[in-house]
Amino acid sequence: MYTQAIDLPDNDRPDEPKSLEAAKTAAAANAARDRAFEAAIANDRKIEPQDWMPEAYRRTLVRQISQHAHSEVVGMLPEGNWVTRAPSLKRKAILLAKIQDEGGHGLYLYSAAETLGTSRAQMLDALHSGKAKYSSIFNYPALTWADMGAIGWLVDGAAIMNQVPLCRCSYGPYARAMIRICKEESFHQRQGYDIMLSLARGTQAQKAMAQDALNRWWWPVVMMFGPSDKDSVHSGQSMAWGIKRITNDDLRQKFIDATIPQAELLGLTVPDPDLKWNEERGHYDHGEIDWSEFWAVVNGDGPCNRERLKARVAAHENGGWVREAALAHARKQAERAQRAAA
Ligand code: FAQ
Repeated sequence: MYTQAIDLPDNDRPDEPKSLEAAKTAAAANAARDRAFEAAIANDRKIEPQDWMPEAYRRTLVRQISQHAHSEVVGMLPEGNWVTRAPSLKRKAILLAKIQDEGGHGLYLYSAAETLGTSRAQMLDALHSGKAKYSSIFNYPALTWADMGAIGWLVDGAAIMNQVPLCRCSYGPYARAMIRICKEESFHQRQGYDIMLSLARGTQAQKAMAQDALNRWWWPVVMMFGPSDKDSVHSGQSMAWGIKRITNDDLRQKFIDATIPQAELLGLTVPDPDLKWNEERGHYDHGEIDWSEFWAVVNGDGPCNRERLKARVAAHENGGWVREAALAHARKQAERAQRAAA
């Protein structure tokens, strides 16, 4: 399987120094190495794959990037179900392009994680065996065409809110992948809103379908930002390292504040009776989030967890012949190049 074959220094387990002098030199080198990392973080300089980094920083990035990549790939499934049922050729072409973009995002992200020494095959094994996480949102069913609108508008909208700050992530390859991803997500969000707008301005039945989609997707989307700050185990360290720039609750608030006027323009009602503008805070107050539902979905008990994993594993197995053919082609090309050079 493809890897970027980068030599990663194993500096967290240096060789036993042979003498006191050597031990002192090694300690000084380690201190300089730690200082260089800390200074890069403090001065907002990017950490690159060749740079020394603490093992915990590397592991945190692999955890987040692989979870993110898996979300993009599993995220193709709810929309994939609607390609053959799109209401017009134009909508079908747009939906296809959007889904292909999500597959591309997965690839950029797997490549970014590979620069940290984890192969795509390892990450996919973890996904397919149920060990790796992907976003809770993709364990909900897409029941009507309006769900294509709600996913683009709300799910991609939430993804952009979360991902724009990741363009400033301290790890270079992740930050750079996010720049292109955010541009594409912005098109996805607009196409979703355009579907919602057509339905909201359509017949009574179409408007009801749009409202029903908003009713079903609103709370799962609000949960997408992760546990509240007091329960977020990783936020503190990830913020200190400049991996995350804004906390889960602050991003959730920004998303709600930006989305309510969009719902009003559609003439749709957000299904939260406690939602109201708080003049003093300059933000919307919102109702209680059902965290028991969130954790059930994260831990494998959502409406579609089993179905999604089964579909993903089947897609991987059915695509085996493509990977074999690509490898055979690459082998032949290498042999030809070798013969030509001889
Ligand atoms: N679902 O301590 P924290 C998209 C886990 S892309 C499942 O707050 P952290 C595009 C978390 O992993 C959507 N698990 O963790 C698209 C951790 O468990 P662990 C994906 C969740 O990492 C649109 C535990 O809870 N985007 O939608 C979720 O600091 C349409 C404790 O949480 C990204 O992944 C969740 N919602 O913050 C595609 C963005 N939330 O790992 C197709 C990058 C939390 O210890 C169609 N990721 N957990 O086992 C992030 O920004 C962060 O990882 C967070 C979580 C904010 C998701």
